[in-house]
Amino acid sequence: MNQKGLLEKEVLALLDSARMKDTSYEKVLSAMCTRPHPIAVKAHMQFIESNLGDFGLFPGTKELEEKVIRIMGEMYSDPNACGYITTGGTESNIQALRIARNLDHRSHPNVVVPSSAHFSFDKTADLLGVEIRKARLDSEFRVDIDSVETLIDDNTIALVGIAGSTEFGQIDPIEDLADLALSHDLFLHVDAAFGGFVIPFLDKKYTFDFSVSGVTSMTSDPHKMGMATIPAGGLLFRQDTCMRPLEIDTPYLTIRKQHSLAGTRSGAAVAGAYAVMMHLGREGYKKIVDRCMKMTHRIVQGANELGATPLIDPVMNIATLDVPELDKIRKELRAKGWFTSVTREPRALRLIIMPHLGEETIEKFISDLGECIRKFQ
Ligand code: 0PR
Repeated sequence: MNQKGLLEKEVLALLDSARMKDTSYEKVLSAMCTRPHPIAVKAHMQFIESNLGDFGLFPGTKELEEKVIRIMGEMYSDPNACGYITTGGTESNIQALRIARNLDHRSHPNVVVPSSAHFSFDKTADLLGVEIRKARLDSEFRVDIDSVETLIDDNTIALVGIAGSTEFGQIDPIEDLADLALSHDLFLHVDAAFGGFVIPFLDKKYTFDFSVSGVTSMTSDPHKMGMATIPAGGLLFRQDTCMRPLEIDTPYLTIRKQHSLAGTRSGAAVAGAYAVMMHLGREGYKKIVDRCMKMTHRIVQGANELGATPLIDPVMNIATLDVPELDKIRKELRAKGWFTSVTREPRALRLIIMPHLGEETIEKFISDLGECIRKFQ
């Protein structure tokens, strides 16, 4: 640190030059986050000093958090669900499985997850000392229920289903997983970190939430398709499953107990999430999802015409395309300014069609993809 501080304008110039190096979202087809809605940004700034780690000082923000959980509970068929706003999907997944582990007292616990599960479950395994068993996927990249069943044994404490998988945007058969969970008396966590703000607004209806009686907990992130500011993840538990197994005594705070993983935590992101949910309402989110799905179908149609076939018909706003010379094409696309990503198994071009994209950008992408494909034919 400098001995003497800089003038504000000098600091702002330093910030500007750092910001210039950041990517603006225009040509990003690899991100699961997007530009937050302007009202979320306003709310975030209004609550910038609020700390929900000591919410006795911030009862107004705490009320907003309770309202957000209620809104999300209603979205997921349990208006009385409990939970809190986490730092994101990773914290939510860790905390859900921490509850499962704390409720159970097996010495070598294991959790069965689909092999499509996000890497946050590997972090969870390491932190909690829980073995993660990965179940096979079917030909459409949903978890194979027989494979899940064969992995369950006396030390299994929980099952995980994904509603909107990171790589394919696929939805696991949550009802079948719930049947297994109920018959083996297991905790079932649904990771809808990405899908939580997409699936309820799709034309096709999927059953993936607390309407399924075996579902114990859910992750759904306002800071992904919820258009909220970072860090806003959502962790919800069915009404009758409380968060008591996470509670810690907090002797020197204005509150007596805390259940979050983070101590000091952002009230600003909670206010942002509340503001955008109140402002958009179901209609607003439906419009956003409709628009993203329209662009996704257009990309798939355009790619098909170029001979790049999708691995599955997109379920949500993620397209996975089988392109020849994948690495070369991605490099070429990168040279044209595009950020893309890949799936692991099978390897394919993975495109996430987020709200920051527009129809013109999609047309430009299809035409650039065509040029790249032709170059390596
Ligand atoms: N569960 C699922 C299904 C996810 O897709 C993700 C994140 C998580 C959990 C973890 O969420 P947090 O990152 O909020 O802890 N999936 C993306 C990933 O890590 C997130 C992402 C966001 C990727 C922005 C790129 C990006 O630019 O791959």
